[in-house]
Amino acid sequence: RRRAALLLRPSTASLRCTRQASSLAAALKEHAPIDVHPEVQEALAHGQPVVALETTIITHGMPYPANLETARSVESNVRKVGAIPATIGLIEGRVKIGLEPHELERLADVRKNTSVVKLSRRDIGPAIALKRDGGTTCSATLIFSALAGIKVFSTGGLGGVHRGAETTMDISADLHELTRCPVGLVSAGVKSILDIGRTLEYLETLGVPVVSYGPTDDFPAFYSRHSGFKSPWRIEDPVSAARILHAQKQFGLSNGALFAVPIPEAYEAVGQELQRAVEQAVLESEANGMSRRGKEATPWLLRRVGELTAGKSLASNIALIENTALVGGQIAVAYSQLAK
Ligand code: PSU
Ligand code: MN
Repeated sequence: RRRAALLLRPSTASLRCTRQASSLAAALKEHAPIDVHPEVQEALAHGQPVVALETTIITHGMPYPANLETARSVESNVRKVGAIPATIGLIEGRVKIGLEPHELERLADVRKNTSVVKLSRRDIGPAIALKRDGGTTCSATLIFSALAGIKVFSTGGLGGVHRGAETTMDISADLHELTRCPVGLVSAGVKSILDIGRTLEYLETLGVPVVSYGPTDDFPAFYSRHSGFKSPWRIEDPVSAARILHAQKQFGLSNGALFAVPIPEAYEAVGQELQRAVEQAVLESEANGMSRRGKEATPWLLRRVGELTAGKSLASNIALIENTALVGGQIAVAYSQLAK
């Protein structure tokens, strides 16, 4: 509480981000269990670039120790381009905006820490009340980013409409969250296990801009640079991304934006092969009932694709996340310059 109280002091820096500080201030007034890392707090108070990072990919998306190494390299990529990383997670029922190294290790070491939960919006209240550890999905990470006033969030793949959702109704809470949080989410598209066409339709209905970031307007499919679908918008540089976020802020729009960054070229060939494993894993999940097991579906599919490809999916997964971290950092830097 002491740390965040600093934000409330009326300095020129805190006046500049009064609106951001106010929702955090309101939470703190309620004694909400939230700790903003001093480095992140300092950056936010001075309008410096910050990039949020999620933790479900660490706790439920990748095996140990690759998950921990990736979490560290992603943070270091954000720093390389001049921004401050804020990895978000839940430790014993306290929301952490920026994890200490030992906290990151604690969440990542899924051999020891077996009860860490996957946190979507619906899980936040219960997990805090029961003092659990948790990895935040895109939805929960968007919520805490918006609360703290962080404008950019980098990850691997956004959740979306699952295949067969017309019967299972499995649609990730990530999509709705993008209507409530004015944050730019940078990802390599949506997970390839999804129904990409329906996910894009749903985002259109929700009013969330989908923007390809790169040389074509192809909407990327995580492991591959192409999904067969097009994005309605395309940009090629961080300043354009920052301008989109800025325009939405000027008009008080509550929604964020999805910036879809294709996986680096070098991984395109293996991407085709991975996609075949994805198709097989999805069929298996329909046959064995995993596709009807709610939040367990995604982690099961990712693990199965890893098995089927002898770990090749992991290398691609790491490469694409490291890449979105760089782009997210650049967008955050551009935004901080616009907002000055
Ligand atoms: N994509 C991945 N690995 C992951 C996820 C996405 O390659 O671990 C996680 C993200 O945190 C995303 C979540 O927000 O899965 C979506 O889960 P669900 O489909 O259950 O909403
Ligand atoms: Mn789901």
